[in-house]
Amino acid sequence: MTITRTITVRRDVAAESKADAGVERARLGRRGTLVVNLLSSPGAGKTSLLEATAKCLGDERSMAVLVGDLETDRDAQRLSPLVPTAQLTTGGACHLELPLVRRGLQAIGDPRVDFLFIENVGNLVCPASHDLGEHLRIVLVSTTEGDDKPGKYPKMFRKSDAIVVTKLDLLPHVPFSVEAVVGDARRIQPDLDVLQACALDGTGIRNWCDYLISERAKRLAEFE
Ligand SMILES: Nc1nc2c(ncn2[C@@H]2O[C@H](COP(=O)(O)OP(=O)(O)OP(=O)(O)O)[C@@H](O)[C@H]2O)c(=O)[nH]1
Ligand SMILES: [Mg+2]
Repeated sequence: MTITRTITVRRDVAAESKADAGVERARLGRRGTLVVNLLSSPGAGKTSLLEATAKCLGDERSMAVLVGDLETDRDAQRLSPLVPTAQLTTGGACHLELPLVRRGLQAIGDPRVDFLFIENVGNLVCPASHDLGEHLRIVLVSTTEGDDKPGKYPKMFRKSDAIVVTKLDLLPHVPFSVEAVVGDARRIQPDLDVLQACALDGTGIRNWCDYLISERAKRLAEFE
């Protein structure tokens, strides 16, 4: 005879994940690693910005990258000649979650670096809902994707600390207003910092790196 019992488990999974992310944030913060979660729609220029960042920060600061994609290790192949990199392949999932990030970190030996960048899966929707233990959340908006995106994907912008307008070199060729995109984004999150960059010719990259260095000093102070 088969006896079936139903057990009701009441767990707030979201609260548990948030607490878990807080533990990781504190652990990495105490050792001096600023965790930066980079988000954007597909192809906005996350990997290109990281390539330019690695070249710009060079010997000045240490960094490692965890790069998320549904399939392939193409982004890791681009970045690994420059910095320690692990590709996180989600196998179809549209965003990264903390357990996969932790596995990636272990895969590169959990290095003591100044900056740990997490390139999220290209998507302006689901990644906004997942805390990866980051100290700084950056959303990229490229000049080729239209200046109307913040209002259409508000959660992504509400939960970010800064936007980086990318592909500045294409500004003369596309109908895109930096002023309009910043206005739209700041209606959602008035405290958003704004940076502009072109990863191909290096415009704005030094300023972006200085921003990272100053945010690291500011945001890690609470963990000292
Ligand atoms: N013109 C121009 N093209 C750029 C710039 N940055 C990146 N690109 C190009 O945009 C395309 C996508 O860049 P990636 O850096 O791969 O974008 P991504 O956000 O990492 O893409 P996913 O990881 O697939 O979401 C590539 O062909 C880059 O060469 C830029 O500043 N100017
Ligand atoms: Mg990429």
